Amino acid sequence: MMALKRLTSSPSFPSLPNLLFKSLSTPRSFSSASTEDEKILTIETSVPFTGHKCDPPSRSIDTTPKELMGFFHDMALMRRMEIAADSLYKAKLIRGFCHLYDGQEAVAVGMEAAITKKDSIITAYRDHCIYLGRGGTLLEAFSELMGRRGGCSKGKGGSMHFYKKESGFYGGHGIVGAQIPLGCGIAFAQKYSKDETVTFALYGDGAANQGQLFEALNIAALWDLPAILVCENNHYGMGTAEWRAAKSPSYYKRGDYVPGLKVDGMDALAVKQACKFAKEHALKNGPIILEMDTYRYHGHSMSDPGSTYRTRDEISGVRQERDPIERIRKLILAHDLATASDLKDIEKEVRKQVDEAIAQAKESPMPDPSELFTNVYVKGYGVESFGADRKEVRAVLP
Ligand SMILES: Cc1ncc(C[n+]2csc(CCOP(=O)(O)OP(=O)(O)O)c2C)c(N)n1
Ligand SMILES: [Mg+2]
Repeated sequence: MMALKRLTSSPSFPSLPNLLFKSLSTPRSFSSASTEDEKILTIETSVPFTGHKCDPPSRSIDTTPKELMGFFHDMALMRRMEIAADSLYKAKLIRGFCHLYDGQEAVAVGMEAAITKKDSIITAYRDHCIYLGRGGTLLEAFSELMGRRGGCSKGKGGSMHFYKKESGFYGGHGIVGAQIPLGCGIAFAQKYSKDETVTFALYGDGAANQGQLFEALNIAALWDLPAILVCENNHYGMGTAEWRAAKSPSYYKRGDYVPGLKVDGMDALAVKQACKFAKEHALKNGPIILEMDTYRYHGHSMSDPGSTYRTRDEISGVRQERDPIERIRKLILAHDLATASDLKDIEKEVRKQVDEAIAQAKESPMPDPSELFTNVYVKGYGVESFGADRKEVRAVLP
């Protein structure tokens, strides 16, 4: 793991000497936090929650300066990582599929603020930032993206298959919706072992009409499994707008007999409140659906410019009105928790961390050809495999 210095101990933050905020790249430390950093601030969510078969939680949310600074830092880091991934893709250092998460960062950080690493998360292919939220490092992320041995899946998974099982992250799945029944299976194991943890199974609006979702939800509800189905509604499935694909795009209501909550997914505090509420609910009563109203700034994947099926005005309107990082920046400034220049310094430092991680990841070698089939097929059959010209790649399966 890369040793990265704590941003707040840097001399460039004279006004924040004791502010220990959560950082994705540095371990959390609570021992020397000042009472100022832990001071409770009560903030109202941008819009009320809307409930289906449940009383929604309060709009007033307790937070602290430390938490808000942590949100700012972590979302800035995620945003920068995705923008750098875009450049690496264009430079052909990342190949294959690549789906970016910029715009949706509040879902990843708000969810983490409500749960522990003993809880589980499973998602689709738009997984880079979820991985960082689970404690993955930039170095492992960029190494994986560039197919290097140092990656979190040893360079064999690429963009869509990030995993971190030791902190409850079960991937990274390319088949739309497939992670939903898998997530319910994890929730079954959690209930079976009575460990009082829950699983968050994330899926997009494009998966929300699939049959497997309803089949998994039926069993999860029947057996009161601690499964939280999180629909990240970014309003498009590839180039198809939700209104063209769904008779009822109120995804929080689509569980019928299963309660649901509609959440402003661009507001990290609202996401935190909703996930806390959902975890308590799921442990007592079984599944619940959270619909996160969010937006992706990039196209669906790197082959989609993202501007043929939606207008540039729509994208810039969301950036101006609802951007999750700008929302937290405004809150920090309004409560005098840091100055605008402190926040710019954090963004500069984040940029540096990303550049350093990329440089280091480039040093990591490609996986050995002998690794081509490990963790893919059952061992011991001695099957031989080769490339298209029967020479290029040759490996005997272990
Ligand atoms: C079963 C299946 N069908 C189709 C595809 C091709 N595909 C990949 S992503 C996608 C759209 C999914 O959109 P959504 O669920 O809204 O997620 P988002 O990309 O918006 O995060 C489709 C149709 C696939 N990967 N798997
Ligand atoms: Mg979508």
